[in-house]
Amino acid sequence: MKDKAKVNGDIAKRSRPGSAKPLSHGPNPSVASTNKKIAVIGMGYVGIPAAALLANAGYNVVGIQRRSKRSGWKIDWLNQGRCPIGGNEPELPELLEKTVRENKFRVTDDFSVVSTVDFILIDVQTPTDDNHVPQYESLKEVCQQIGKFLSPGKVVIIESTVAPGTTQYLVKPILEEESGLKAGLPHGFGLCFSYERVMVGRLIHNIREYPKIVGGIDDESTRLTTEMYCSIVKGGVFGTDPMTAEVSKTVENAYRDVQIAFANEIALLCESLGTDVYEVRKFVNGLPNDPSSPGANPIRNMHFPGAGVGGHCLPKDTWLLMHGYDKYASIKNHYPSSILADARYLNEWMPIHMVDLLESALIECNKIIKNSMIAVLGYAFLENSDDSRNSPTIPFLKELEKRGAKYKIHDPYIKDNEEDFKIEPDLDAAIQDCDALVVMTKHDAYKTITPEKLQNLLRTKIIIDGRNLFDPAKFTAVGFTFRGVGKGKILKAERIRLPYSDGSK
Ligand code: SAJ
Repeated sequence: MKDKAKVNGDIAKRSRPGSAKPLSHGPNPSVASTNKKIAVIGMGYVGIPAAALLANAGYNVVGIQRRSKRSGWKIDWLNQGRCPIGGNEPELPELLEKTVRENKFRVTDDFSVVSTVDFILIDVQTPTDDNHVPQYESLKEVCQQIGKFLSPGKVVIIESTVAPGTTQYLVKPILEEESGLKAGLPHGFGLCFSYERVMVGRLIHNIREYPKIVGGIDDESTRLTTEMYCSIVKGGVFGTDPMTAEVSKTVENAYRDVQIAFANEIALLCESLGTDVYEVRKFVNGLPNDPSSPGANPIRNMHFPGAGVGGHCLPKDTWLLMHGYDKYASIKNHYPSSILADARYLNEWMPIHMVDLLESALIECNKIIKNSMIAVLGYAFLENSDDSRNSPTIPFLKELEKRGAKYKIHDPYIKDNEEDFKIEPDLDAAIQDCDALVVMTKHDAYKTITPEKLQNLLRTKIIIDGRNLFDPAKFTAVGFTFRGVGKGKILKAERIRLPYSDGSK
C-alpha cells in the first residue's frame, strides 16, 4: 500500500497534456481521511452517486439541496437512507442506506455547512434555452451562496458540464466577489473543473470505472482534488487546466451526438434505398482493423440510429461548446459549415420523422392521422431509466397533436412528468383500441411483446419502431404494417408487394 507522502509526491506533478499518464491510479480509499469533509451541491443524477461513493470511502459528506417544489422531497428521502432515483441503478440504493445509517452522509438545504467542509462539489443543472444559450441561474446562485462561506484552503470543484471558459470567467469572479478572497492556493481558495461522466442505469459504475479529468486553476488545486477522487476512481485521474477540461467534456458529447446523427442520416438513406440500416451497420462495423498497424486506421463504431436524442447532456453540450467559442475564443476561424450544429438539427428532427413514418403507414391502411389514436411506448429518454429530460417523446407528442392525432403514453418507470403528459401505467390499457403502436424507448419491459398480444389489442395493425426493438418479419408475416427507422427493406417489400401482391389490379 503506497504511503501518503508517496501518493502526494505522485500527485504533485500535473500530467502534461497529452501525456495521458494518470496522476494517480485509484481507488485508494486510504487517502480518504475521515476528518476531511465534503459538501455536494445538487442532489440529482450526478450529485447523489458522487456523495454516496465519497461517504463510503470514508469522507464525511453533506449534500445540499434546495427545498424546491420539484426536488425538495429528496432531502427527507435521502436522510432516511432511501434512493430518490428510479429505474435500475446497481449498488446506489445499498450505498445510500449504508452511508446514512453510518452517519457518513446527510442532506440539508442550509448552505452555511460550507464553512465546515474542505471540498465543495457543484452538481447543479446547466441547461440551455431554445436559443441554445446556457442558463446558469442555478450555477450563479450556488456560487454566490458558496462564496459567503468560503475561507482560504477550501477547494471548489465544478462537475456540472459548462461552456468552455465558464470556470475562469464566470465562476471564479463570483466566488472572489462574494468571499473577498483571491482564487489560488494556499492563501485563497482552490478551484477546479472536473466533469461528470454519469449515465443513468450505470451511475456508480461510470464514476468508479471511467478516467477522471481534473482541470485546476493551479497545481495545488489539482493535487488536492486528484487526491480526493483517488479514493473512489479506478480509471485513473488526469490533471490539466480548466479550459482544456471544459472543451474535452463538451467535445466528448458533441462527438457522440455527431456519430448518432451520422447513423440517423444513413438510416434515412437506407429507408429510401430499400436496405436495412442494421445490416449495413453490421458490415460497416465488421471491417476489422489493420492488424499490422492498429492505430493507423481507426475502427468504425457506427452508432445506433433511432427516434431521437434526449437527456440532459447531448442535446445541449454541443451548444455549450459553441457558446464558449463565441464568447471566449480570441481567434475566430470562419469556416463554411458546422457539422456540430447540423448534427444537432438532424437529431432534433428524428421524432418528426417518426410521425412521418406513422402517417405514411396510416395512409397505407387507408386511415388518416387526424383523430387516430396512437399508443406511444416509452416516455424516458433512455431505456430502463426514469429520466425524461429532453426526451425525444416530447417533441413526438407535440407533433402528433399538431397533426390532430390522439395518443396514450406508457412508461414502466415514469408517473409524473414536468410536461404533465398523462402516463398510462397499464401497458394493455395503453395499447387497447389504438390505430398504431409507436416505440420511442427501448425498455426491457417491451421486449416480450408479441404479434399475438397486439392483434388482440390494436384496432389497426400498425407498428412504428424507433429503437429496433422488434423483428419486423414476425409482424409482417401476420399482416402488420411495419415501419422502422432505417428499415428500408420492409418498405421496398411492401412497395413491391402492394400493387400486385394480392393479384388485384
Ligand atoms: N442514442 C442514440 N443512438 C446511440 C446512442 C444513444 O440514438 O447510438 C440516444 C439515446 O437513445 C438517448 C440519447 O442518445 O436518447 C443519449 O443517450 P446516451 O447513451 O448518450 O446517454 P447520456 O446522455 O445519459 O450519456 C451521455 C454519455 N456521453 C458519452 O458517452 C460521450 C455519458 O458518458 C455522459 O456521462 C453523459 O452523456 C453526460 O452526463 O454527459
